[in-house]
Amino acid sequence: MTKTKHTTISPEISRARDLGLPIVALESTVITHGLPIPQNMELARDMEEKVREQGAVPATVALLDGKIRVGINDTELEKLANAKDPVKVSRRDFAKAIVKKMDGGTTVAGTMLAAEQANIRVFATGGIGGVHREGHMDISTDLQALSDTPMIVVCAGAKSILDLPATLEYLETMAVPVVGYGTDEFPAFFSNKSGLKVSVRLDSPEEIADFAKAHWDLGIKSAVLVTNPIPEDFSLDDDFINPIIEQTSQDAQDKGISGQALTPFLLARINELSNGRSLESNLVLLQSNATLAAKIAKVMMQGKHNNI
Ligand code: PSU
Ligand code: MN
Repeated sequence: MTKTKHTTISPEISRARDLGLPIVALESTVITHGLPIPQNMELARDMEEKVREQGAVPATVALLDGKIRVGINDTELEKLANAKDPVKVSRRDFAKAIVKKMDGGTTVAGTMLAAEQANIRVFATGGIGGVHREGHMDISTDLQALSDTPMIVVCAGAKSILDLPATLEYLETMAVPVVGYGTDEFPAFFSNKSGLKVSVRLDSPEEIADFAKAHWDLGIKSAVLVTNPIPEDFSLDDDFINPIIEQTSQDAQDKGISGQALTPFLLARINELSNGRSLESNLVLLQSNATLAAKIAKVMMQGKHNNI
């Protein structure tokens, strides 16, 4: 087992690293704050399974008893999924969780920090945080992490609960390429459509690995954000989901919900108002992202890419 001061890398992940096997990091705020019990636990297992199906090794990142863990076993996953008052751990929150020996789910930004310490280059999530519509200056640390962590992050775009044009502008300012996997359009999480453009379209895991290599060969330290549209059959129509999103955003403002609590509130409320349809789509896209990330991780371990 490899240990740095606060981070413990599981025996399976240490071994995978030594053997040069492809590894995919997975976040855990989706488990602790993004999905209800018991779907959270089932989803976490399903994502790990999707990664393994492709011949890669999943590394779920989380905080347990104040330790940053890269790769957790099934018992630990269960503990996390049922934790009482887990913390949502973004970069700001690590030290608090460490000194208070807390359990917590790592956000995109939090997971990227731990995954980089473990030399993992590919990470799958659902949706990234971004610039919020409701709060003045509520900008997710995820965007900052994407700007300074060289990693391929696979997501389904970002929800239109966010200010998507502002989020894309921020990513451009921070030198983060936004790749559309098989699409020119930036996907909006539950829906394939946003009316906004990605910065580049790429059509295969090989192209994505080549692209990341070219990006990092330039000495640029930012991430490559890969947006994978939700499979067509599960893409929710704008006419259905947009009014729900508008209503949810209004509810948050009426209730004065802000800061870290905002994203979990919005997610739960959308699930309620859509009678669980958004949850079904959410689960499908998370698994689809895990599969694509594993395919990319495999290519990255081959031939010309294996020194990235
Ligand atoms: N968007 C989703 N589902 C999620 C999140 C975002 O559709 O579960 C989580 C991710 O972990 C993301 C975090 O990193 O919320 C962003 O939170 P904030 O906006 O507070 O930075
Ligand atoms: Mn925020």
